[in-house]
Amino acid sequence: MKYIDLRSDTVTRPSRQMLESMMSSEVGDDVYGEDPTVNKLQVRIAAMFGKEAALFVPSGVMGNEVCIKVHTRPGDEIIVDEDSHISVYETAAPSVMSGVQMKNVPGRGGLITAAQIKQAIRPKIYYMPRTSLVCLENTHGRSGGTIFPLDEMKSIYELSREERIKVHLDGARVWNASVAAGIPVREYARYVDSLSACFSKGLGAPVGSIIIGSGEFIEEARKYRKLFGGGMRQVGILAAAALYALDHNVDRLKEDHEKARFFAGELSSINSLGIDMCTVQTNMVMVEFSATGKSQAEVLDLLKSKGVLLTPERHSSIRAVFHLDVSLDEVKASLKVFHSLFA
Ligand code: TLP
Repeated sequence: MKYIDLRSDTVTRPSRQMLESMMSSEVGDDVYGEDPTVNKLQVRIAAMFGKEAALFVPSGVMGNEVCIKVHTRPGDEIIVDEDSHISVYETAAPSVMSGVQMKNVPGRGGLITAAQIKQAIRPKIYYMPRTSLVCLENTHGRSGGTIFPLDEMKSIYELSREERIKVHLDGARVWNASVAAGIPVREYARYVDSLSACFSKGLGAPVGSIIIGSGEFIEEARKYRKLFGGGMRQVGILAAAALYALDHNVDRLKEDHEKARFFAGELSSINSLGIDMCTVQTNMVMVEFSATGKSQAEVLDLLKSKGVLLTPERHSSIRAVFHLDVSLDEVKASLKVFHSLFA
């Protein structure tokens, strides 16, 4: 059966044109810093985000974890939103790789405020952990792809300067935020010390993420990328996919956002399903199903039996993600399945 795969925007496959640009890319050994396509990508991204330097890494998790490693010392504490990818989906890597503990702050719709962060910063007493970093996420995955407001990022950044702590942004889907909010990515980058961004989500590249920061920061990051096993050799073939994605797949993200809004609007006519339209800001839709009386596994299995794949989210919700490998016709077909099962 050919499934309509709404599990994630990570499931996209490289297009023929993307593969062609990968095949014709010039490559070299990137551990020696000699891959011209990787170097081109890094220079282009640094300029796009208004920072000094950038570093290509294999995955979003590695991007976040290398940044946390550079910003902290073992025994430190980092402030995260309790529903952040870093806290929930990175296998406790900050504790394992950096020896830090996470202070989980309850966010609302992915937003943690400067006021909450101020409360969470530890007093500077020798027997307390040192707060060294706050991590934000934009868009926020577990809240359904919500956009982190720029003015709150600015307030958090100002607080961080007073408190002498660093700010990292998990910007796995920062281009979705940028396209939906009409805010250039460099504006988001202004209020953080480092960020990670992914080419392998909505941009449709098969592999690859990037971390961005000052020149000094990226030099340190290069050391830890190697230590974490992320030094790659003729990796220009993947950087070429990322360059292709930047040229062709950024503006079109708005099509994914339109598909998500259309899907959510149509689904909200089904009484047994709950959709919070306020959270449908980019390419994701969270569907609350408790009124169906079915378990999460039952709901997902039923949908799968009719050819539609979604992912489990919190206890009574499932997630649909819209991306460049799902057409409007497939969105309509998936809506028919939802109607046949739950209306
Ligand atoms: N997110 C995946 C799952 O891990 C949940 C998805 O399908 O959404 N930051 C954010 C905000 C992410 O959503 C993800 C992946 C990552 C980091 C990690 O990226 P990868 O998978 O490349 O390590």
